[in-house]
Amino acid sequence: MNTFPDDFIWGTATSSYQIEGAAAIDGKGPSIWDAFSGIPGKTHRGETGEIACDHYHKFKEDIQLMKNMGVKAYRFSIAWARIFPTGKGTVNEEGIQFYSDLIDELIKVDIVPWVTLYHWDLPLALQLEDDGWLGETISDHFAAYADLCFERFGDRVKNWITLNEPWVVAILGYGQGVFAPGRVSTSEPYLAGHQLILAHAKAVHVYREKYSHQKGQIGITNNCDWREPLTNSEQDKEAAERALQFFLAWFADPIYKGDYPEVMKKRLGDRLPTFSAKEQKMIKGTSDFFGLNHYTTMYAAHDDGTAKERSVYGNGGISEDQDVDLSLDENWKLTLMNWAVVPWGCKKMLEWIDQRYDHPDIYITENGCAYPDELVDGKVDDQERLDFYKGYLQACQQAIEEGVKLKGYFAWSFMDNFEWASGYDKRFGLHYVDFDTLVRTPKNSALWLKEAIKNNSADTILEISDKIKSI
Ligand code: PNW
Repeated sequence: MNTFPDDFIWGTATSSYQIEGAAAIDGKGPSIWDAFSGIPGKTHRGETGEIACDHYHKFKEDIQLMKNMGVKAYRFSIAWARIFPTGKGTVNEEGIQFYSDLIDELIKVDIVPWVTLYHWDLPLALQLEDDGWLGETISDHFAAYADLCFERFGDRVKNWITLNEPWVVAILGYGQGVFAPGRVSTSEPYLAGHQLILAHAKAVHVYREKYSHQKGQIGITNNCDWREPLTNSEQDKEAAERALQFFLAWFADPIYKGDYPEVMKKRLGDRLPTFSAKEQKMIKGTSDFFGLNHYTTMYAAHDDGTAKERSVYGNGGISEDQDVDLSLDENWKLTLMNWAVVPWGCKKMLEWIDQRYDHPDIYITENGCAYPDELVDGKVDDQERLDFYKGYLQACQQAIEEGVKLKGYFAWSFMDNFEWASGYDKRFGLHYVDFDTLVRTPKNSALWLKEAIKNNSADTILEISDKIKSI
């Protein structure tokens, strides 16, 4: 059996708006996701995160389920509007108390908290008053919010992630308009991306300058899916590389190298804002680790202008800026999101990061899949998800063997939850949630992961008898 390094971090992940519920109680202010999901037609069946998994009231039970699985770490996010109901100014002590209790409960059972400061639920007041991520005041408000979190939780939290997936905020929130705040534009994504990078960097400076005595680490989580050249032609190889730079290097290059990739500057011209020399210096080096969310792979080919019909819906970004035509292999299995299951793409993605960013410590902060699970006789036989985790974790293990410094892996998600515009229809959980009763049930994939964690190996085989006994 191939094993992971002894100190490999096995975790699971969630985010505030997707699981907490309690959207308007104990002083929490509204977020852009409360507003967006309340607009008819924006989410599947008009669903919202108003109740979600009611984790706000059930967090102790949830932590016990994590403990049962043997996870070493739990990644969750703080709802900014629970701490600052209007994004700035007055602090809501009830919100502080909730996260403080959650953190204490985790520590009590030896699960290490990994805290994301921003997983998309911007206080609505900041959208209305400060123009959200387009405004030039937002980065300072974010830094002030981060400061308070470090002050109140930093004695116990030693692993911080500033932002989750700025690419999604920029492209899906400001380009395609399918996520809050629902803007449709070909220029705003690059403006929003710019403010997101500044906000991240300012928060990291606050942490390093005021809270170094807390001795924690801080970084950012970016998402990127692998782009494999469709053919061996130079044109297609360049197209795949260009696609990766528009996806990941957009955010990672400023942080690791001090500026946007040349190919973006050249192609976008005036639509890409510029950093001053002072800002470049401020941004460069602001991540102690490389956080990666990775879900799938697509082929990339050079688009000579005739590609439209073949293009795959989804995560190409603003494809006319890239001249990249994305496609799928017909032999690849698809998840319920229509995302292809390609474990070798994960390994190549890790190697690309390793090379481009000079061998950083990497944490996969999300990887997972949605399938149409069914609860039958108190069990969920999600063999496809089990196979997915096994395949991707084996690919991770191989990457480590080849020298990539992958230090940990967080499965998305701990439980079924509000999958944004897809509502409750797309189940990503290791635990099944009955959204009528809110009862949680570990799926077979959770039982497998428990054994894999115990063995520290993705080569783990789940015996039939293990599937039957409950954990
Ligand atoms: C991530 N894309 O979202 C988020 O961090 C999670 O909150 C979410 O539940 C999970 O992945 C599953 O969707 C993404 O279009 C949403 O490339 C969309 C994309 C990628 C990630």
